[in-house]
Amino acid sequence: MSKPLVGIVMGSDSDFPIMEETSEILKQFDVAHEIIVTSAHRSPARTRNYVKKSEKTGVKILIAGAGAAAHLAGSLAAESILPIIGVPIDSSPHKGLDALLSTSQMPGGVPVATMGIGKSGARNAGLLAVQILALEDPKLHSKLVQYKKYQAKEVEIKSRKIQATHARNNKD
Ligand code: RP5
Repeated sequence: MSKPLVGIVMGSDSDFPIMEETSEILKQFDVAHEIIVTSAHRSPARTRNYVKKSEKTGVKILIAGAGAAAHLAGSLAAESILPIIGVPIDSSPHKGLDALLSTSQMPGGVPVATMGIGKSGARNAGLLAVQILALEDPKLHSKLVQYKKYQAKEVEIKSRKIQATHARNNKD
């Protein structure tokens, strides 16, 4: 197993169904990563220890998913100069808006690259990490080019299907 380049951190095991999307993207691009549950509020010492450890073991990017009063990404950013990507999770009665605001509204000087709420945000976090790593990795760069081409192709295929259905339903 190669050394993890990305650390996926989540505030609770209940965040995993969302953060699994990040892991799937990283797997798709063969980016070695690790996953850990630690909470900014419930286990602050564990969170701090993880950041310090990950810097030493060669992790280059941290992705934090948390819901509610989501301070996980911010607490990682407070302790590290690694790029931090935050994923707000819709686990509270406020449907993720609380997590979006707490993750994104960082004080000047402590950036967190905040994604959208939920699964698409988690996927984009994985992709953004791949894009950052691709700056120094030509193989990843060409995989990303292929990914974008495939994505565009999929839109065309979906459009053709919809157009065919529309034509069938509207012929007289
Ligand atoms: C947050 O509280 C976690 O990130 C999670 O989204 C939410 C609920 O956690 P559990 O009560 O399910 O552990 O800190």
